[in-house]
Amino acid sequence: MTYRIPLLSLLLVIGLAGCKQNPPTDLTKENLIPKPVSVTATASAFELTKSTGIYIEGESAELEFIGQYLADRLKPSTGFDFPVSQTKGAPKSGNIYLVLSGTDAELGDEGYEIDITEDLLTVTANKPAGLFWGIQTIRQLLPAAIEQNAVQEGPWFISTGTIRDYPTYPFRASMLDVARHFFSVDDVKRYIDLISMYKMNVLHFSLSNDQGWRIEIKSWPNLATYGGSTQVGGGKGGYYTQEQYKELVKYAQDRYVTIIPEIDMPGHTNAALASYPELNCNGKAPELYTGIKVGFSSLCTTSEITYKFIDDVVREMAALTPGPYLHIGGDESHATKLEHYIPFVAKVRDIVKSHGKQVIGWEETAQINMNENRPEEGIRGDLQDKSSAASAIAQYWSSTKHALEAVDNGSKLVMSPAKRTYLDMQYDSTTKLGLHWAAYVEVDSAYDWNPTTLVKGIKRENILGVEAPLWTETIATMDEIEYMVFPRIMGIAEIAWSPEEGRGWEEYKVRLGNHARRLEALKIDYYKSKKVPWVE
Ligand code: NGO
Repeated sequence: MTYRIPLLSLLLVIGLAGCKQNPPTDLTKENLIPKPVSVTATASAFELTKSTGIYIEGESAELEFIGQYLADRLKPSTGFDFPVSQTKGAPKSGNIYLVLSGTDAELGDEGYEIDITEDLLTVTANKPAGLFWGIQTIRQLLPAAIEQNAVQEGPWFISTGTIRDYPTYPFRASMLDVARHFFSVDDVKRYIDLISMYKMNVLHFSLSNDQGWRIEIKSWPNLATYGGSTQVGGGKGGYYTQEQYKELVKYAQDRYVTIIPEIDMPGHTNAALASYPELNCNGKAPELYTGIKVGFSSLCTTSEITYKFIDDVVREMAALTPGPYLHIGGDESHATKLEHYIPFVAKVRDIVKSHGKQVIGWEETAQINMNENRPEEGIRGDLQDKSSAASAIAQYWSSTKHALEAVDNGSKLVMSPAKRTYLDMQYDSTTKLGLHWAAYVEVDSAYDWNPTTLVKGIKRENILGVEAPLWTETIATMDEIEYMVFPRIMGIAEIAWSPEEGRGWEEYKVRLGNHARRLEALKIDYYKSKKVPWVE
């Protein structure tokens, strides 16, 4: 067998011997997060130059948008133009080529293949989402300086070879709590940009809580204008108008991220209760609340007006939500008796379904066993048939008992174990922000677990996906968000995307350490854990 050294490699070695940066030529050595399914290297390099263009196969506004998104990522640091054009068949040498093929079943709806030769960088996928995730990989194949906002020196090489990649779980989420502290539209957009960089495809948007109601509801206007007028610690709070909310939904859609709005009920509702006295069983509105206690508020589950209110809110939220899910909260309803809570949740599920959406609720909503049956009081003990609960998705966060009830009901689970995935947990006892009621969650602890082995009785087929929630009782600025979220979210994103086999902290921490310069270029204010060998 003869071994042919590719011509470009030879020229690169000779031509660049004096330069400060040799081109990388081993694609398998790249420190990708999440780790792709397979990588093979062909020992050469492709170079982005000022004449590189982005070619999309055929006529498609969506592909053009994706091409432009890639161009916009690459332009500021390279200073090159990256014109986006349509083509029929592969473009000439030196270009990027984005193709939908629709024939590679293994790649599914979100997978992609990247083929890099000296001549061409081709991304192929069945669906546009796959191309988008492939582009996130391309960003990481380029030098960290690609993420800078001003022109950098280059050169811009990518090693040659093939990457084939597709997700383990279809639901890869982070939750942002904008109720405890309000965050601007621009902050939320940055959050969407940051999570989608690691191929997360769901933003669970926690829009209401005791301390604030953050979305305009036209049929109940005080919710936002009064209920949204403060936040933890006082201050002016805020809310999104429906127009602003639509802008966020569109921004997320353009990044293949689905927004799941959460309106928490029947507990965590002080802001709503303060806005409308009729939602309280005693007809009296409480004061607005700016502390951080939980479990003290409840909608009046036995009054008609409560369900009218929920129907109105759900109708307006469903109309704002192109995605399939609405989250009804349901956590920590300690101020609601269980015999009221269970039928309440069943009724709310029906309301959500009647507006065409699928229900997600925190793990408590999986409870269906109630030894009461007093129909005259609206208390039904006939819910044990499980059919209502089974259609809902349950979100595991703390009680394995409730999570196993969900499994028993036949529900799918989103895995957000607080001890591993809660991004508001402090890293260690010296962390200034955050809480630690569940655990201190160091970067290794957030990474070193498997959804399929964490809880006995929860198996792969029970799991829809993985979510990392960021609660914001102690977090008030974007910098603070970034410090708590990074780098833990990268590990959770890998758990959700990459195959379980072959994952391990010792190997991961080296890859993560190599992201220091990239995070810095992105101006992400991350926590520099001592457990990670950062390469700066
Ligand atoms: C709990 C609680 C939230 C808190 C969070 C703080 C759930 C599902 N409900 O998680 O209201 O903000 O802990 O870590």
